[in-house]
Amino acid sequence: MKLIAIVLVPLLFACGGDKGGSAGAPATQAAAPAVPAAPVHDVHMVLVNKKYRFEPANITIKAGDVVRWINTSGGPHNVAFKKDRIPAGARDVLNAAMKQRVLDLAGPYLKDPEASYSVSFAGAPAGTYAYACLPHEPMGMVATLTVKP
Ligand SMILES: [Cu+2]
Repeated sequence: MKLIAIVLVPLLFACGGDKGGSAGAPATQAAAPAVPAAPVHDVHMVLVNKKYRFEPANITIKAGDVVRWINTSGGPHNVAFKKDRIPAGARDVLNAAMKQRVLDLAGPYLKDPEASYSVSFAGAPAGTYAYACLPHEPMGMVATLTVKP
């Protein structure tokens, strides 16, 4: 009788330990994202003191980051890159990355307050990208972003 208890006790522990291990492993896998989320840089589109602006008007990001433009005030606004003032090879990358374009290199007009528009710069060539808001470009709503490799 004593012998059976000695044999069974380690088996029970082994069983319990195994159960805990198998329950823990999938949870750990599920919690770990397959791909880390790209950093997101916010740029606000604003009307302040009767001036239309992107804030900040100049940002530096890394290739692979995401830029999110937000219609904070004074909309509708949009984002339109200048085809002659972006790095070589950037045009096709941007047109592919920009959803709901209204024109070449131009994103949709954001009308609703706090509406936003995100563009991934995955695969974007390094360099300086000039862009403007089409409705407010004549009022100076222009900006640049720099992509670092
Ligand atoms: Cu605007």
